[in-house]
Amino acid sequence: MYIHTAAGGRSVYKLIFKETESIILTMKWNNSILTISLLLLILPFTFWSCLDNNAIEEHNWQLVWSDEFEGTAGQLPNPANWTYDLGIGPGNDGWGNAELQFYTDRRENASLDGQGNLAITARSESYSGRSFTSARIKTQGLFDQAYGRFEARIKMPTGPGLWPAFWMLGSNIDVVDWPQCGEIDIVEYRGNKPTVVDGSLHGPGYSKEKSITKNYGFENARFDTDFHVFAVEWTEGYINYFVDDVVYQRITPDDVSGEWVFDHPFHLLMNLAVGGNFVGFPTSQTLFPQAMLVDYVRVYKEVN
Ligand SMILES: [Ca+2]
Repeated sequence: MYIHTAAGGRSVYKLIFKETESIILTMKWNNSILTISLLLLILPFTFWSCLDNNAIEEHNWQLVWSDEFEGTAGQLPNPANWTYDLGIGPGNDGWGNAELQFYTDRRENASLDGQGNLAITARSESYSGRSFTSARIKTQGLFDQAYGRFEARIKMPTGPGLWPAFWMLGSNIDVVDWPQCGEIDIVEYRGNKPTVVDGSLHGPGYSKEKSITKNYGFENARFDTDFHVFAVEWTEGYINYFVDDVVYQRITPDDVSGEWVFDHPFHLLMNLAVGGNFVGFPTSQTLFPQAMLVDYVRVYKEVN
């Protein structure tokens, strides 16, 4: 069970702690011959507490980089801001995750929709030996930054086997390799679970299934029917994860089992994977094409 705690009229950040606990509820009932049946029900209970504004640090954020994706339909992502990862990964293994898509730099897979959004579109089509195409764009070599607020407003696709993400990699990845470079996953999402997203951190000794991760979910809303803002606020001492105006996870150096590798510049990535270890594979219920719509990406730096 996931609880969405809406903010009040002003911007109130709330840190939500969730622990799931199960109890066994034993129910008895009588009929005319006093038969007693026992029903075992496992009920998840979610407990949370909220910290008030005083517990979450205030920042004086100044916008330093953004792409609002304004332009005509079919226009490619601005090459001053974005470059591409192409193909099926350097190990020819679906980017280390058994993903099915071939990433291209065609407008069919990443272009403006003419309504202020970038559409990263996954298609079912035969292409270079694969059955799906999509796009993975990044700011590597064009923009990076250490610390700040990094946010995007995104409407997710829907359907089994779809795995969009907005994330960051340490820009020293060409020198020290992954996961020593560090990876901050601002949001990941599974198309078969349209009410839930994940925020994760990968580093040396805590990558892949050992990553530091937490999910956040809606009770009465979905990520594939409306736009939502996904963000991290990253400083020397912590990374806070946001969905809209709710802080649902805070990770500090004390929370990781290995070296804290988040004190150098990171660049941004956005992609829509099809299939893979994280999400499972498309089914007959997955209707193509499917797009991840991005209204904007904005990066802020703290000013004193
Ligand atoms: Ca926009």
